[in-house]
Amino acid sequence: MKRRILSVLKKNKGLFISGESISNELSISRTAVWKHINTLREEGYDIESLPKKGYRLLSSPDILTLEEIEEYLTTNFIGRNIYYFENLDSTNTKAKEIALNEQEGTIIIAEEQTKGKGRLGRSWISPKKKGIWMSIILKPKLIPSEVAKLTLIGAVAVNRGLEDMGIGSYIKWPNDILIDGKKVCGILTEMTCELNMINFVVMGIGINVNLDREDFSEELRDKATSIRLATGEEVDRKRLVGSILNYLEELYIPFEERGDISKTIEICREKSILIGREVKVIRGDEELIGKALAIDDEGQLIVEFKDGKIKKLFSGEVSIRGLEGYI
Ligand code: BTX
Repeated sequence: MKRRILSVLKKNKGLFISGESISNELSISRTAVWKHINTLREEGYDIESLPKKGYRLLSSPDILTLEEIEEYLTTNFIGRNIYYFENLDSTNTKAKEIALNEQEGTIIIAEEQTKGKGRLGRSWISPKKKGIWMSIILKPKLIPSEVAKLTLIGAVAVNRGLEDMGIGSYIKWPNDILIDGKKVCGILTEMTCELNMINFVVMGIGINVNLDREDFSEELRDKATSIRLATGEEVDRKRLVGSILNYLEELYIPFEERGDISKTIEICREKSILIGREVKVIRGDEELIGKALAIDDEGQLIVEFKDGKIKKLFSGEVSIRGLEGYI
């Protein structure tokens, strides 16, 4: 009910609407309206109330709930069900716990993660309200080996979403987004499958939106950045989430339905930070130096190694030769 009251207030944003009209529209008592309004105020909604005039929504809090994001969504199913948490260990962990019983496109968002996860057991810094820490549950009818391509779809969706906000970024194949050569977003795609059938995929996306320098450890300051640090601008997190989810669905549907990933690959190539550069490829204990030549139609990175051998990488760990070593 609280949600429905909020939606009435949002429809009339900036205008007064009487308690009586709300109570008639939603068939609840005026006392109930008043109670829900108070709960909304506790959540940070600035709602003015004046005798004889009623209620007026002045502003909404900076929170990533469905009610706040949905006005930016044009999707059919991605993001139409959002579980919102102030605090979680990891949105990927939570998403994996509930994924089997949830519809495709369901999202877990937390304002803060205490055990945010990167790849290979690494950790991901996720301070409160400063980023977008979210996981999307997908249930594609694909064979497990195709799942690596979903990470590329996620990376392109983030790149496009940033672009919509006037922010240029590059894709570091396969799962990072960089601004000014520093990591601003990482993607962790996990799946559960049986034999050759995927039960579900969880795509975790972490974006550093308004982090300050002090939010990163000494060691990370040269390698990581936030949108605010890079552009000097405060970004509207809700709009950015909406935009990313819209692109995600747009790119996901043709891939899931017909295996068509051409648009994603085109943008991965166009926005690749790796192509043409000297890279270090890390595979277990082995580190090999080579040159990134291209991304093929299957989303694999083609690398020419120092010994002249050309190989296609399906997924993996690649760092770029920077001014001082590899980043
Ligand atoms: P990755 O393994 O490629 O990157 C992890 C590495 O990046 C860390 O070892 C550290 O060096 C660096 N790092 C840690 N935190 C940050 C940060 N905030 N910004 C930039 N660099 C950082 C990348 O893994 C995948 C990250 C996915 C994060 C999302 S958040 C929502 C979802 N839930 C969850 O637990 N993980 C995903």
